[in-house]
Amino acid sequence: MSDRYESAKAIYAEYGVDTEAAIAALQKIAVSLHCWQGDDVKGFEPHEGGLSGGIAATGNYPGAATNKEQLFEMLDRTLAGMPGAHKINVHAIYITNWEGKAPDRDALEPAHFADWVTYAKERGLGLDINPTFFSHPKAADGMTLSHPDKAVRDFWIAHAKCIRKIGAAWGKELGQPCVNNIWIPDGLKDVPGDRIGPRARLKESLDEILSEKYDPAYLIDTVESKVFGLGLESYTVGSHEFYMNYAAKNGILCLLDNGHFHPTEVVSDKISSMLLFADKIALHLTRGVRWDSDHVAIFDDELREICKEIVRCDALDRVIIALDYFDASIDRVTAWRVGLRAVRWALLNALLLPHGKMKQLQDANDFGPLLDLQEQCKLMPLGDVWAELLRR
Ligand code: RNT
Ligand code: ZN
Repeated sequence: MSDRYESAKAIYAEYGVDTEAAIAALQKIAVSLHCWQGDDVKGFEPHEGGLSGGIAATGNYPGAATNKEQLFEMLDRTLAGMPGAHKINVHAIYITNWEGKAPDRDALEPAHFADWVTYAKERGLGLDINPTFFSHPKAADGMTLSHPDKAVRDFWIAHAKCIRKIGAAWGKELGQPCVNNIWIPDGLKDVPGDRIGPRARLKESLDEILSEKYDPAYLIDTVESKVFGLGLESYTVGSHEFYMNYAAKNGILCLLDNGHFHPTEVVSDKISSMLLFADKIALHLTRGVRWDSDHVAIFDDELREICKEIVRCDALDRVIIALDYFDASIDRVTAWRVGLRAVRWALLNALLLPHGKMKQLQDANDFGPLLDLQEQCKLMPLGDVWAELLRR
């Protein structure tokens, strides 16, 4: 134990905070690392055409992974020495195993992702999964599960079903639930002529996808809302209201991406409300700069506030944490590591706050002392506790 840690421990103890308990709690929290930061969301499908769906990875810094071997090696460097439990979040376009002609997305099987399971098993990692509803000719006009053409909808329904089956197989194989997150790009550039039609079709498609039942010990389904996408500025079929209601009614989880709300609307304020009505929720942690720009997550006010809410709602086992950003302007491993570390710092910070004292001050209308205490907490020796964690 270093002198600095000894001193930090004593300082926190003065506020009634136990640093040992915080360190132990942090180690148990799982964070899912998004595989798509390593190659700017390109994936391994041998298809032409770039990233679509109204999202964009900007920048041309060298070093993006161009194949699975490179991506695996970069993931290893990212996770090296990083405290805590980890999962890898895999998108369907990161298919690793096939012979001859690559299968289309409606024909994917667990065997097509065998290398991911091997990778995860060898390292004791969990896996999460995502159907990919973008970067494909059948998503070219910006509609997938809500497309007016039934044949197009059916293709994407079949894709989502394949992915759920693969996710459930991973959950079973790795002995921990696999989170299957459904995000679709569906929307319109300009003022819609019909808002309810696409939403009704999306609802029907989701019902069909979820009609196959899997053991929740292996598969957890989440749905992710959004406000707008590039070229899809006027209307998003899968809005927050749509998915919040869909999830509540169908016993699946709502996923909140903190880049997917209006700029002054914060996810940190939504967590407590969601948790009063849902057993669990899921998060995509990112950093939107002026828009849903998917900058690398950093130790900023909102990330700290989100983590504070998870801890003070006593919801560490009810909030599923994943990262979601893509920056092609810097080294990809640095991008991954900085974001992952920021989440760990924010969680550790949250675990080290005197929540009981703050609640007590609020309930007693002692708002001056509450403000004062919150400010003092910002200069607490968090870095010394982190250094001790790394040392151990
Ligand atoms: C897009 C969503 C979605 C994607 C990934 C690649 O705005 O945030 O989660 O980032 O599926
Ligand atoms: Zn997201």
